[in-house]
Amino acid sequence: MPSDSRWIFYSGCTALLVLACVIAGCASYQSTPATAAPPAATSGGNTIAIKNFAFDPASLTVKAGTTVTWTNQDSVPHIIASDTGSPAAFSSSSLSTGASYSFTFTQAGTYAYHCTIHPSMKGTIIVQ
Ligand SMILES: [Cu+2]
Repeated sequence: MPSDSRWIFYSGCTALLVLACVIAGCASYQSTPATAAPPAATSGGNTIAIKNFAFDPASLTVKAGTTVTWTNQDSVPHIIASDTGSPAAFSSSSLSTGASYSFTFTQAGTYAYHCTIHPSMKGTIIVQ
């Protein structure tokens, strides 16, 4: 009987659709707690700590238009300056303990920078 087999086919499809919706519903439920974490990560994603004579993180990837802020957590002053050849030049004044410097990266590219007081301190900002 063709009509019977057709009915079984349609009801089977409906059952699959319902099942798919239930699974999708479950998946979106489970992803809700996971989405709570990224905002915390992005809020700290544009900041670089200067501590123990190093940039933390040493390499940071941001989108064009992002303002990156460095904060000196060391007991000695540091001066941030872009390396020669970076897509745009930037340099801070002498940052004492607790002082911050911000620069907005509008142009995509790889920006290497260093501390002019301690040339061994190196960092990279990758702007996409
Ligand atoms: Cu330094």
